[in-house]
Amino acid sequence: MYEVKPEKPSLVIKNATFITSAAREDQFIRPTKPMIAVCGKSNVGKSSFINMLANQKKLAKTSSEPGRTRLVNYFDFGEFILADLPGYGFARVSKSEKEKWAKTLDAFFRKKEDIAHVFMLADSRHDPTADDVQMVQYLNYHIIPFTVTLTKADKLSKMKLKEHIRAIASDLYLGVHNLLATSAETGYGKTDVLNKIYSVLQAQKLICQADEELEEPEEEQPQE
Ligand SMILES: Nc1nc2c(ncn2[C@@H]2O[C@H](COP(=O)(O)OP(=O)(O)OP(=O)(O)O)[C@@H](O)[C@H]2O)c(=O)[nH]1
Ligand SMILES: [Mg+2]
Repeated sequence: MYEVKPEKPSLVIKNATFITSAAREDQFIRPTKPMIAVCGKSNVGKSSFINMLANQKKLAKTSSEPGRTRLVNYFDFGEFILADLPGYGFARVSKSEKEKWAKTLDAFFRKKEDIAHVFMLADSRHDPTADDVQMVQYLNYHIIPFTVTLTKADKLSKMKLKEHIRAIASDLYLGVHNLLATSAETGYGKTDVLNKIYSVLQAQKLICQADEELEEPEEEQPQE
């Protein structure tokens, strides 16, 4: 077997910084560049995923205690904004708190014109939860572009990972090519994610150009 050299990503993240946190809709920022959101159940690895992309260990706070990120945390990644969303499906919180999180998430996704893409994270080791299935249905229903991204791939053998990708894709009614697998521990899949972001940013640029062209005043027609 010949060795496949790891590909260089088309996007390089140089210096990602924290912008702000929002607890409520009125604190959401109005992004001035494309915004990419990261969502997924509590403890799936959202903050670790963001740190992997940023090449930093502590940009987004990680915790082995689920339900840690209760706010929308915004980060400046240079060419785009990244939003770390509160995790859903955490059993050990009160009903009223769950409702509050659901409201925050719903309010966030309702401003869909602000969202260029969503990375919906799911655990590569387990079947998707009912919440994961609901999240995919929600994104599909609201026509918000997303990529299901499996986390913690380092915990599975290559064979098992392949098997799980197939099973999870099928449970979520997606093709296997709509899924990416990653590991924040080893950096596996990071290039695929950066390449996906690059193509999202390229597409956004084309949309902006087209919008600008449409806004240009029409040339005056000569009077007959
Ligand atoms: N082995 C392994 N562990 C991971 C990986 N990603 C995250 N973890 C661990 O999983 C736990 C949760 O990670 P977080 O990044 O805090 O998860 P989160 O989704 O941000 O959690 P909440 O903010 O609480 O919803 C931590 O103990 C991480 O070290 C991974 O790719 N591989
Ligand atoms: Mg988190």
